[in-house]
Amino acid sequence: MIYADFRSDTVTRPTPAMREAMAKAPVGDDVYGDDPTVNLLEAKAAEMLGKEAAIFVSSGTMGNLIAVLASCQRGDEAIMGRQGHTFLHEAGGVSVLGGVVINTIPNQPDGRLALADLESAIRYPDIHEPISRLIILENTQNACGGVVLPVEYCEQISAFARERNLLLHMDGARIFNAAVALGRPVRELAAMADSVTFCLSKGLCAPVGSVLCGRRDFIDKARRLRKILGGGMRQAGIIAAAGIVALETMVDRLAEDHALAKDLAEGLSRIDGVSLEKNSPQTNMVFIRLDQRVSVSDAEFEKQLKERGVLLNGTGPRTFRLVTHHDVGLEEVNRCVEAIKAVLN
Ligand code: TLP
Repeated sequence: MIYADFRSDTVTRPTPAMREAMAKAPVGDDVYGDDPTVNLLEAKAAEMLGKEAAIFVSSGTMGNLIAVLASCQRGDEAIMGRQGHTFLHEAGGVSVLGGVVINTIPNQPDGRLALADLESAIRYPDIHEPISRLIILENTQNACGGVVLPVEYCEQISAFARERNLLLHMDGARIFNAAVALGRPVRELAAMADSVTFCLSKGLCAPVGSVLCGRRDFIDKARRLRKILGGGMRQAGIIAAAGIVALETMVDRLAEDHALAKDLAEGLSRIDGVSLEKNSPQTNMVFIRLDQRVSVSDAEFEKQLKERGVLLNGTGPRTFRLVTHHDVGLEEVNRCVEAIKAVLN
């Protein structure tokens, strides 16, 4: 069975150019700092994001975890949106491993955190309370619809954080999608944050890896934390090579994924019983809701679609997420729309 796989952009496979670069990559032992390909990727990433330094890590989860551990002490608090990935889907790692408390406030429908909510979440010195240390923003904001936080808004949050002596981390797993959607260089979206994680293995199609960027002393600290977490990799240039190809060749084409998401959304919105959710699509994510009068259960809906070669992800009762990416095109979009029509009729 050939699948039209809309579960996530994480399902993308490396391109032929990536496989070739991987085969030919000069490598060394990266724990000694000797891998020229990892060093090149880190330098390139830091330069693109406008940061002093960068570190290659195994996943977005590890990048966010290290960023929080490098920013906070045990008993410190990170304030973030209730729909943020670090709160929802990273297994509570910052609390499990770092003793860091997460304080969540609502995300507005457009993904933002309201300044008034941030203000009231901040703690002032009191021995009964954790210590507010960090704000985490996510761009694009996945669970709010893959929505884009505007640069000016992020600058506002950054100024707010600085005035209160807080750090700002940006989970930019899909920051290149945000940059492409806004038509702004990625460094403008990263400039206001103290640290930024971005993923190579999502829409950019590399097989493995994310990058954490920040000030040099912060990245030095991150290097030690990565080692503690068992994330010191040896001849990692083999996978970093694909990351370099991703940065050089796969960024601009994200616009194609965004255009395809619009086609998909249009097709889906015409199906009786389906409505679009969450301001989507602004980038490569389409969220849909099944009307209450649709009799098929959520599990049965996914199962019957799978039987027709279409994969998507449930995100809650009656809601589903479909993500466009390099490995799907118009043919898969049409197949998906037809399959959903068939299952609902
Ligand atoms: N997100 C995955 C799932 O975990 C939900 C997906 O399919 O979207 N930050 C954000 C905003 C993410 O969306 C993800 C992955 C991560 C961090 C974690 O990245 P990985 O999977 O590399 O640890």
